[in-house]
Amino acid sequence: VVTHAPDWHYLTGFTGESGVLLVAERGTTLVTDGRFTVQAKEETTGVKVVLQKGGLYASVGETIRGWKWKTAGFDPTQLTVAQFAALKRAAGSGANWKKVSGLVPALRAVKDASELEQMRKAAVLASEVVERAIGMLKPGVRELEIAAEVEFQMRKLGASGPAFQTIVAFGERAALPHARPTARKLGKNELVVLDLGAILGHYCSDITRTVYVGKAPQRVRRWYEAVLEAQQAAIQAVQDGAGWGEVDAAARDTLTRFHLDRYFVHSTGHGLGLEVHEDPRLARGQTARLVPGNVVTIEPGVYVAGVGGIRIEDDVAVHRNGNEVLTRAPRDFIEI
Ligand SMILES: [Mn+2]
Repeated sequence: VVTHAPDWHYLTGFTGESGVLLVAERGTTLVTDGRFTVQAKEETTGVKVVLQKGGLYASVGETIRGWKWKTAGFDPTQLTVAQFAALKRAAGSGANWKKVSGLVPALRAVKDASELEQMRKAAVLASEVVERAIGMLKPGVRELEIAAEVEFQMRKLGASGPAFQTIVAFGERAALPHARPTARKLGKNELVVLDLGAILGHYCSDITRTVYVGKAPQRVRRWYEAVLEAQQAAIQAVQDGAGWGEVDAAARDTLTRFHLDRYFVHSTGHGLGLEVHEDPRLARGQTARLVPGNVVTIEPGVYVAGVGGIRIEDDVAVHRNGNEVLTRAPRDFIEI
């Protein structure tokens, strides 16, 4: 019982907003509502499309009851308590519910050639947008204006929209890893963090650049140098067979050498695909290993509360021999 939209999208090609996919020995069935039945038939092959009657989860449960399923697997991370209750109630006592996490995400984590081609295009598009955004930075401009321009430029270049809410953070706000854009104006002698991603052909990209408006003090230059070195070490570690946690350690160990590790407050990266955050998770303690076809972000940072922050992020694909950086914007330290 596949309830997560990116999961059934991946398995069937159906891009509608609502539905549940039932994958069984007897065949594959998509239950959806009247807004999407025509679309579902157009977008899928070999999938039986069933119009839901009443609520989605009650309707799916009744289908399962009708088929006399004995065992139904579901991903407990992709269903609310209320949805699961409705499903169970309608399916009746004949079905046993088995929690199975990560089955479809594991398939999605390995991109085939056509997915990689799409992700390359999404990454190049985001790289172009970040360069245009850097070109618009001047004292007096507001974070919200830059964020609006970023999303406008993305769509002009063919993206269906941003992959997540664009981050534009000036000055001390750059110390917040996920700062939301505000009406704050850019001053002189301030750091600027731009973190944006585009969705192109359903696939996400994610890129961050940090620049300095004015003449950067020595300690800011040193932070930048450390983050760039940490990023290069982690990109180097993105190889077939490398542990997810080992890639994180490559970045973290570099920042430790610079005595900046305590300012690196998040993990090194995440998988990218139909969703902007998916497997693999490049974090401390993760023991799974990279395989060819994985696409991950590498985004170490340092964040000094009240002062500012620096993050550099690129998208990297794992190949059988080596890796491929999909994003294209220069990483040299830029002073405007
Ligand atoms: Mn990211």
